[in-house]
Amino acid sequence: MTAETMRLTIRRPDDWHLHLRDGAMMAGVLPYTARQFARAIVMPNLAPPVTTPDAADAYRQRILDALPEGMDFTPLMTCYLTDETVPGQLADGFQRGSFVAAKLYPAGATTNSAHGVTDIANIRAVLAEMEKQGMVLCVHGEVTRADVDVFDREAVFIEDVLIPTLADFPGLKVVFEHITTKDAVDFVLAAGDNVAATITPQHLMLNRNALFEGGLRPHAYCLPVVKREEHRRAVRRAATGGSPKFFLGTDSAPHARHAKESSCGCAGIFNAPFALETYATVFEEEGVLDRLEAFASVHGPAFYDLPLNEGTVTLEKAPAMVPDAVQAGEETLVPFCAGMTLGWRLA
Ligand code: OTD
Ligand code: ZN
Ligand code: ZN
Repeated sequence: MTAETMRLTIRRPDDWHLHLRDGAMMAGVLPYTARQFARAIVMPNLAPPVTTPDAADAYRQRILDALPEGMDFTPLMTCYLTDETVPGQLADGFQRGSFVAAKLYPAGATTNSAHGVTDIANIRAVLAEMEKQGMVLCVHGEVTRADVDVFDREAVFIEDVLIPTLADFPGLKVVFEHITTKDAVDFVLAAGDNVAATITPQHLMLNRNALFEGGLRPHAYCLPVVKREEHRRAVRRAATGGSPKFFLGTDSAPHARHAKESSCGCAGIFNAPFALETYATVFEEEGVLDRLEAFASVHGPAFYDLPLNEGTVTLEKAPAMVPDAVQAGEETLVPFCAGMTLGWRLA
């Protein structure tokens, strides 16, 4: 027996769904992502949201300005769709490289989604243009009607919005973001090659019991909310099953600790610090570490028609202790898996 550490070297991965925020918070959280990921799809739900090519260019520049010396990271910008989005301006932004994709937030579905789309019928011309351009639509797939149970919002969105929209725009490239249910897995698998999905660490690791374990757990709260165990299992099978339709998207969404630990705590899980370590843990538990690279580094660029990254990252089978809290500027953030020891660490 040798005590040699087991190592796993994979092509450098990308994060296909990330909230970087802005200002001091962005500068504080960005290095956690850049140390692992070569690129990330940067979500546009700032206040005010990123709705124009010029706003996206300016935001990209702020991110690059905040990147520490010597770190190599490319932000891929997205346009926040509203009822007022002008198809021609969106297409121009796509063609000049200001946007890689556009994001559909149903109004009221998640953090800073108040300016989102109030009815999919309002963006038909936008979707027609995106289909023509081959521009990816990233979708927060939940209905927001008060009469729909919060745990059913994703399943209802498939029936009420996704199926009719894809019937009308059958060539539209859609990424169903942060899927949480068996319904979503089945839908994506049955859809055409133009439909894919991202999967977060928390939806692979938590079921809804985590929200109430020994008391109310604000750091397990995100949207879409974590679901029943049968759904977690379906999402795990999807992520680890090898289908190119599923790829890595952390949905890392930092909020200051005081904003989470509040009488009305913010939705969002800050999983960037140990993202790759958490995914590696899941793939190892499922006995398919050999599939981690495709999920993390190949399926995403293939769907987005972007080149694969050239570099590599190496994970070691060694304990990685997740701290109880980290600092970002003035703010204290509680990372996903705080206080736990993960079995993999980035070399
Ligand atoms: N979910 N929080 C946030 C976004 C995501 O729906 C999402 O993508 C956020 O804070 O921006 C969250 O719980
Ligand atoms: Zn979302
Ligand atoms: Zn998100």
